[in-house]
Amino acid sequence: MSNKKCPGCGVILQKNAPDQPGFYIPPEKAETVFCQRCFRLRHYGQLKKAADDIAAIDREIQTALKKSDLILLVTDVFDPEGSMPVAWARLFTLPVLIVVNKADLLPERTPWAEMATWFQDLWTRRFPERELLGVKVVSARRHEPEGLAKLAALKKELTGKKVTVMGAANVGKTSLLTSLLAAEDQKKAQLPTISRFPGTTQGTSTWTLHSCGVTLYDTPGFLPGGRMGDLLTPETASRLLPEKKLQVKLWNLPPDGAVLLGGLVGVWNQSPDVRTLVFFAGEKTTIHRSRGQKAEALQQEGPDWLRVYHRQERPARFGEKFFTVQPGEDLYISGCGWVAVKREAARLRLLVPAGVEVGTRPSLIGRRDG
Ligand SMILES: Nc1nc2c(ncn2[C@@H]2O[C@H](COP(=O)(O)OP(=O)(O)OP(=O)(O)O)[C@@H](O)[C@H]2O)c(=O)[nH]1
Ligand SMILES: [Mg+2]
Repeated sequence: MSNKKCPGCGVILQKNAPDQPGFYIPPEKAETVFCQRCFRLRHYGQLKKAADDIAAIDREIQTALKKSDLILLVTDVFDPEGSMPVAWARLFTLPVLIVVNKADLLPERTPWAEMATWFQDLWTRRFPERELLGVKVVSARRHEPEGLAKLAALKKELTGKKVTVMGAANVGKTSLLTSLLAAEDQKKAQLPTISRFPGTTQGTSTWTLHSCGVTLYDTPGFLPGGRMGDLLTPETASRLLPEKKLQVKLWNLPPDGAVLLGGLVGVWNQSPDVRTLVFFAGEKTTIHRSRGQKAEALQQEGPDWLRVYHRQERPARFGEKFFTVQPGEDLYISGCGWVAVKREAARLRLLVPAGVEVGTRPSLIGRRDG
């Protein structure tokens, strides 16, 4: 059996079993061969099956780590906690350089440097024992105006190193790699597969930045399990993420006022007075203001106009949680968005699918006017 890998997703190619990973149809003339799954993703934007074999993903990462000098931990600015699950401490056996990706999603006035400090603090809270080399804030998708200089600085930092590129599914590991390869004269048709679905990369693939002697191992992404998208189909998971800009809505919410996010999350103001709350979510998530019992019914029913998911995907169990959130803090719902509290502390009731990580944190954006 050949061990030739698909250049799109790193899976070992095979031509005998159409239903198994790596199946490809040999082309008539010599050209770059992708597996059928990558072919469909690249040409039609369809995903048959996401990579979800956790043991296999773990093995791929461990093998890459053994050959590497450092870890490039790619994180998503939209979901810091989902990008850095505490359970990954065991994988950080090498020094880690964090890349905060998708900085283009931030509101225009947010300085990227603020994100570096914020993510460094989260790292210190979660992995105090592990070595952090630094934090770089980039956009793998939008290169101007700040992006190109940031990517060049990142390349310089990696000079001469062997690097495991790792992180949760869909944070943009392969996109970052592709941006780094772009200046290397790499033929476009041979670049790895990127898609809006989590679970695109299936095996490790090795790439070289000849200009600075860097070897990069692009690994399949983990599904951390605590992100909203991890409970839903890859199609819905991709719709929860912002594509071009974060959706931001500010409301002065009266007592018992509620805000519903995509039929998945409900937030009720249980403070004695009006509270100023700012909601952040992906562009496709409906953010709907309602009240008391009516909000309760909408949350339970998940009507079509509110729902971001297919009816049959509705999570089986929802949990009720209560938080007192201070001004300058966020209540985050991993993989779905967050609520920032302004001016006065708010007592909030939250309804959320069981298993999704939620909690409070220092505000990610606009802390100074908290
Ligand atoms: N807005 C924005 N989207 C990005 C950026 N980088 C990646 N994306 C999008 O994020 C999605 C996932 O990108 P991939 O590069 O396939 O992510 P990955 O981490 O390799 O995913 P897996 O292979 O599934 O682990 C795609 O829709 C990308 O276009 C970015 O800097 N900004
Ligand atoms: Mg990938």
